[in-house]
Amino acid sequence: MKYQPERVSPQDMLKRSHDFLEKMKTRRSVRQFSSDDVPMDAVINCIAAAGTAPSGAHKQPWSFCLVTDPEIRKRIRVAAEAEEYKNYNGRMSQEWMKDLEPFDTNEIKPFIEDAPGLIVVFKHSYGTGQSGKSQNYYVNESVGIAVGILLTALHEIGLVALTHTPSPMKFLAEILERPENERAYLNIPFGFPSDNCEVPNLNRKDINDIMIKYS
Ligand code: IYR
Repeated sequence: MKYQPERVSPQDMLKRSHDFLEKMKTRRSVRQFSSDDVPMDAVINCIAAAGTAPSGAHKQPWSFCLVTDPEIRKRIRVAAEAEEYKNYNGRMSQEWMKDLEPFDTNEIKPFIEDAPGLIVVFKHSYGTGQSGKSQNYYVNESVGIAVGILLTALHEIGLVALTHTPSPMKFLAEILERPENERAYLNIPFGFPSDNCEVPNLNRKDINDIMIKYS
């Protein structure tokens, strides 16, 4: 099938890339959410955008659980906090705990209930169909790219999010009753920031520290 996307002029490319970069620089991971409702149809469009990601052999090995039910979110919070309690009280190394100090994190995870919703992302370790198990390829890479698009889309519509990594995450598949081939990948609370929301004062690496040119 023929494919001819718009050809952008070099000047427009520079302008668009600059504008996009400036916009992306304002994205931050947020841990304090307002409970204000968000337009869920807009969030669903962001999930659909994530579903446009490239994937190994186009297997699209992902599911996005959009969880707004307060009872389910409460169960997720209780289970996440039980695991995190063990992480913060012995499972994480001293170096890890020290690295997390600027983020002021601990085992208490109010954002799971405060945010108006969660997108719990699952990767499909293998496919399931009428003919039984099938292979998926580059599953972590594929789902990682999809999540990148999801976070970009949420930022684009003015929402904030957190890539929450409760560990281990098995409880998410149990609570959300996912099939055996699905493994929890990330929990993404989203919404608006609370009025008193704060984020750490972080620096991003300079372009010359992340890019190595071979010309
Ligand atoms: N999963 C824990 C710990 C944690 C780990 C990293 I790496 C972070 O960037 C942030 C937190 C938690 O969610 O608190």
